[in-house]
Amino acid sequence: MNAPAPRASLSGAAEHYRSVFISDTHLGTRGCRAEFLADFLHRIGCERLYLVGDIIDGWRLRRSWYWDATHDEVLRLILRLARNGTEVTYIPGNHDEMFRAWLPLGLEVAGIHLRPEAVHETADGRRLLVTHGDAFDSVVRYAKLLALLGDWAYTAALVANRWFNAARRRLGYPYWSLSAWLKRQVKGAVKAIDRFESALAGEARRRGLDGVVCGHIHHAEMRQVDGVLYINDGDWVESCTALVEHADGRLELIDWAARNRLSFFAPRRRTRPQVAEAV
Ligand SMILES: [Mn+2]
Repeated sequence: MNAPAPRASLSGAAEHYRSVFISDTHLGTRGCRAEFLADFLHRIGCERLYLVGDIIDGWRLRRSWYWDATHDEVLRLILRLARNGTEVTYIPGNHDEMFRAWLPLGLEVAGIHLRPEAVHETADGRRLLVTHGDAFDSVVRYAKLLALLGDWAYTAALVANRWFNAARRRLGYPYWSLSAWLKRQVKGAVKAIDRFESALAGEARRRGLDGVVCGHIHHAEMRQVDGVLYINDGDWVESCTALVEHADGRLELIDWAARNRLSFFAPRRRTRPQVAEAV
């Protein structure tokens, strides 16, 4: 397979990390920010890459399937990392659970190791459970909703609420507060995320580990939960986040879109930066 053609990077040279963790990329759906992900993978090097579930969206595969050149490029870049010596571990999630059927075989394809979960040891000796997190779904009901409701979505909802109630008034219906309803939902969502975080931290503690790295709820986070380090590496749909480990074991959450001032309103199909500027 040919290496992807070189393309202009937005800034600077490749950054090298000891380990990189990404999840919830949902390749195969329109929601996947494949162009940002390809840009990220293009500009990093790492000794270990953990794919922490929901990488390829198999649920959607059965219904509507979306794939374009940027999705191809993401796969090519992952394979290229594996070929160049990065130890790639693929831990399936609930959207790519079709791969779970292969787990008993201890499958390794093109240098990518398929595992149900992993224990990662950082350079400074901390041991972290790496798992997608959907096994703890029973404690989460509203988590997805919070992820959907970013600040801007909430603001937009308030505007929509004014129009909505203006229409209701004209039709003779009483006022109904969308914003109050959303607030109640978000409160529920915050509680659900708390439960998810406690459940995962609890699992790490039970196993005598120092922390956990997971994904699933599309909500990047790094904090101590009951004496255990809880890290969620986020997603590449609603945000573009990754967890990186520096050479000395320091862990950092990276918001790739914010760091590179990438606009979520940019065209979905990738245009090279120089082309985008010319348009
Ligand atoms: Mn998931």
